[in-house]
Amino acid sequence: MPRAAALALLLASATACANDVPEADWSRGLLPESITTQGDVVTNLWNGAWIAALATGAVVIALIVWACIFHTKRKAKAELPPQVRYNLPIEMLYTLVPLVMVSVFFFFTARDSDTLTKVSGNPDVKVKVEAFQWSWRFTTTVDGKTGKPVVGMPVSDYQQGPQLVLPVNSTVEFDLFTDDVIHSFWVPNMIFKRDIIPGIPDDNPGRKFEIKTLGETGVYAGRCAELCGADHSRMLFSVKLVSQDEFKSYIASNQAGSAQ
Ligand SMILES: [Cu+2]
Repeated sequence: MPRAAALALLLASATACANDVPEADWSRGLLPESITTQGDVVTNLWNGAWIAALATGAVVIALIVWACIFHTKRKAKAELPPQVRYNLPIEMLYTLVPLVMVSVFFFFTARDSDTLTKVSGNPDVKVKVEAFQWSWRFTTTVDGKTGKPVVGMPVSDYQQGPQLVLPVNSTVEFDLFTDDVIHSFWVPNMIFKRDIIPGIPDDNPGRKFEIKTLGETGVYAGRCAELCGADHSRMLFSVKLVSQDEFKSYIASNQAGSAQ
């Protein structure tokens, strides 16, 4: 009998797991799959930086191995090997190659961080994110109409946390606000997170960021990424990407009965 009870419990928990909000998949050792165009920009920068770093590493290791094999002092000799101090071409090479490498990294990083922080001012959806100890309040505005806020409380399961519903193939502007301590808004599948700092005025560009969602629907895990107190680890939420039609009916029901 206890065995049957245990089996029933196992089955019940297995079913519960099937409904869970999936955690971002880091299993390939790469970034999780991106759900925004901005996430793709970060992924490309990340992969490009790794390729450049690995190529640099390969060249450096090859040079070290070459020097070890072909320039080892085999016999005890009194004289020094040829010295390269004040060799202008080699000194120039030492200076110019790193300079070019750093400039290339700087160029791509600056270009992409520019793209990532750009806010158009006329997004399809605006979301006010209010972080508090220890959950989130999401208020969505579409076509100038603001819906009822979705408010959460500390939970140990994404499924029970507040859920932010967003449409696919749309631009979404986030406005991040808190009035207690520093939090950080993080949806791993957006490949982006930003700290939410108390006391930052409305018009500070650091409070806002914009994304363009891709076409894939689904539910994605989100969390606070800044240790913000006792229940920080329970500051979980989820983002649900739905079709544009589904989003319209969600918004219609969400706005029914709200003040505006
Ligand atoms: Cu927090």
